[in-house]
This record gives sequence, C-alpha cells and structure tokens, in this order.
Amino acid sequence: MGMTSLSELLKKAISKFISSTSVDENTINELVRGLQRSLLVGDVGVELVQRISENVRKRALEEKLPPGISRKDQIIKIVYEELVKLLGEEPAKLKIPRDRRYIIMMVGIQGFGKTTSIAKLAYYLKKNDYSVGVICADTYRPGACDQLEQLLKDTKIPVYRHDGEKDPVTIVKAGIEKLASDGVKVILIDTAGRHKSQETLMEEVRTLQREVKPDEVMLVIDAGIGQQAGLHAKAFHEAAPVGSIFLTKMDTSAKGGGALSAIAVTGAKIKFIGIGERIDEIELFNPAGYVGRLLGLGDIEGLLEKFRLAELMMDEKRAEAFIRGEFTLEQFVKQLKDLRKAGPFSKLISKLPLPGIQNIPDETLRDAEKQIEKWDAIICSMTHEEKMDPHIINSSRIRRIARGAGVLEKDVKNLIKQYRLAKKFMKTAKRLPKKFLKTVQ
Ligand SMILES: Nc1nc2c(ncn2[C@@H]2O[C@H](COP(=O)(O)OP(=O)(O)OP(=O)(O)O)[C@@H](O)[C@H]2O)c(=O)[nH]1
Ligand SMILES: [Mg+2]
Repeated sequence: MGMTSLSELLKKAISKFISSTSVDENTINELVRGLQRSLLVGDVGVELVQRISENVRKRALEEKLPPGISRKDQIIKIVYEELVKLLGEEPAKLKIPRDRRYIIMMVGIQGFGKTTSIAKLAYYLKKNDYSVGVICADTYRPGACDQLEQLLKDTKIPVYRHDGEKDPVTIVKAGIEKLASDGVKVILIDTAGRHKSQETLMEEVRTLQREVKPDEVMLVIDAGIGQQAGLHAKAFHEAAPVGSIFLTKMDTSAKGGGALSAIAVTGAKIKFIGIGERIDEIELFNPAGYVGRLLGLGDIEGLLEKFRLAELMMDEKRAEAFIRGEFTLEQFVKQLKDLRKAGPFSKLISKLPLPGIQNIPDETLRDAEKQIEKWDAIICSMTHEEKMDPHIINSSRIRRIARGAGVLEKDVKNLIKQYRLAKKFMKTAKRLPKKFLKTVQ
C-alpha cells in the first residue's frame, strides 16, 4: 500500500459516492464498505471500524433531511462527524500545570522531527508564560545537542547538555536537578531516534521511562508515513505509555492517515501539529480541520454553515407555515430570534435555505436585527389572544404593553407594523415550488 493509502481510499470512496446518480440503501452500503476498507488499511482496530461504520450507516438511513440540504451533503457530513469524533472532537487543550514540575519526554523514530518539535513546544510554552527548559538526551546522533541549541538560540530557553556522558538516564537526572534548581517548571526531554537497532532504541526508551517517570510521554509522528505509524506507535507505547501525539510535517504531507492509526493503537490524542521548519510553526491540533483534509473536502466549513442554517428551519411545521405567510406574531419573533443566533441577517439572507425569506423587506430585517430583544419583551407582555391576532390590540393596550415591556409605544407599533409587512410579503411572494415543501415535510 502507498504512503497515503488511507486518505486516498477515503477520498475514492467519497468521490464515488458523490458521483453516484441517486442515493439509496445500496449507495450508502457501498460508501460504508469503502469507509471500512480505508480504516482497516490505516490499521484502525476492527472494533472501532465496526463502530464508526455502523454509526454512519444508521445515521445515514435514519436522520431527517433538513430543508434545502441534499441527501449526499447530509451523508458526507455524517462521515465527517464520525471521523472527527474518533480524533477527539474538540480542539486539543494544552493541559500542562503551571504550579508544579512537569516533565515531558519526546519519543519517536529518527527524522520524524523530535528535536525540531521540542524546540517548537518549548517556544510555544514560553510564549504562554511557562518557565521551560530542555534536556538533550540524544547521545547517538552527532550534533543533536548543537541542533537543539541552534533552534533555541534566540529564545533564552535553557538547554541542558552533558558532552562526553553516554548514558541518557544519567544526563536526564542531572538535567532535571539543574533545571529545577534554576526554577524551571516544565522540562522537555529530547531522546534519540537513531540507534543500533530498533530493539536497543526501545530498550533505551523503556529504561528512561522506568528511571525518569515523566509526567507525559509525547510520541512524535511524521504525518506522511501512513499506516506504518500504527506499528511505530505500538512499539513505543509498549516501552513507555504514550500520553499525547505531536504530528509533524503537516505542511508537506497533510494527507497522511498515520494519525488515525497511531491514535487507534495508543488511545492517545494528537495535541500538536508541526506546520513548517521554523520554531513558531506549531499549532494545537484541531480534529475538524484534519478530517476535512483527510477526506479531501475543500469547503467543509461552507457545508457545515449550510447545515447550521438549515437546522434552524428543522421544525417542519414552523418552516412550512412561515413560507406560506401563516405565522403568528409570536412565531414571527421566535423565527427571527433563532435566525439572529446564526449571524447578522445581512450576511444570512442570501444563504438561507428558506425560499421566500428574501422577500421580507430590508427595513423589517434591519429593525429586527436591532430590536429583537425589545420585540421579545413586547411579546412577553401580550396576552395569548393578542399574540395570536395583533389586530385586537387597541391604543390603550399598546400603552400598557409598552409599559409592561419597558419600551416605548412606538416600539410596539413598529413591531406590529413589521409583522404585517412580513406576512404580506411572504404571502404575495412567488408561490413556492412543491418540491421544496416536500423536503421540509
Ligand atoms: N516541513 C516541515 N519540516 C519539519 C517539521 N518538523 C520537522 N521538520 C524537519 O524534519 C527534519 C528532521 O527533524 P528532526 O527534528 O531533526 O528529527 P528528529 O526526530 O529529532 O530526528 P533524530 O534526532 O535523528 O531522531 C528536519 O529537517 C526538520 O526541519 C515540520 O513540521 N514541517
Ligand atoms: Mg533529534
């Protein structure tokens, strides 16, 4: 299998699904099979694959279609969401205490970017007001400590090195003592990636783990290595339980599926990604962006926004009544209030999956935008009958409602006027295609 087979297989399954002429149980099953194949190739455990694909299948067959959204978009979003869930949903958090000593040991195969990532992490922590220092415990690679010092030369971050000493445990113990006595709280340890053999490398990691007992073992993985990442992760995880993952070279090989495998094998989550060679090219990991790239979905944000808007219209009866201009004053205000949550009306209007709303006069929307809180209070001061039919509101009631809501009489009058206008415009709007109404039923 090629280096990026997981991502390539996933993209193939998705694009096949997108190009199918119709969406039915067969196409959904085929997509799920493609998803399973890709994940298995990526060394994601069978059980997890089963769970993800079952979730996708079930949701794809059962979930209601929001108005204005195609079945295909909906299913792609489901695949996307299930993969994001696997990676940890929320963007990663730093979770490094400030009030006590905290030791992070970086491990990983040679050339994956340990030394570079240590420098990045140290720099990142320093910028976030941690007192940080690093220990060079790589006694194999010639120039390893020089490289670390070079990377950190402008940062004033202390680098502990002990030239001539060959035992990494001795170096680390002395380094911790020295840095701690200088008041350093977070200590990062750079370990060797190159060794006589894989066995001696793992033996060294195991010994360091036993003797140093770091608070966190961070596994460094090159984003480009694909499914092999699972094997590396397994070997390191057995030597020193991996607590977090630093995924490097996302700038050059953003398509690698290795991360999924490493996560599946270790149960650890990705904390950071490297996005270049410079020490400031580090970011906390955001699962959503990663999966978007993995699936080759360019505009995932656009797709998600479409959903957010459509979901506002999920209440079918309300949506349908609104489109027909059959809404009470209360429903009118509630609808506008819900919309307001999604963003400024001026930005929303053209994108709303609700034909007809564009017919509401600008003035009404502008007023609603500014006054929605007031409008809400006004509604609360009305009787049930008045909310259902504002025609019955006379001038003395207007006065009382205004007082009850803490607004001016003209605000009450304006709301009633805007409501009437909106109703009129919705009713006279071009009759909606039956097809749309079907999608909301
Ligand atoms: N483009 C890019 N290059 C990176 C990134 N991280 C590391 N590199 C490069 O990868 C190469 C290897 O990085 P090192 O930090 O030396 O790797 P290492 O894991 O310490 O290697 P050993 O010390 O041999 O075990 C260097 O040329 C780095 O500049 C990254 O996020 N993006
Ligand atoms: Mg190194």
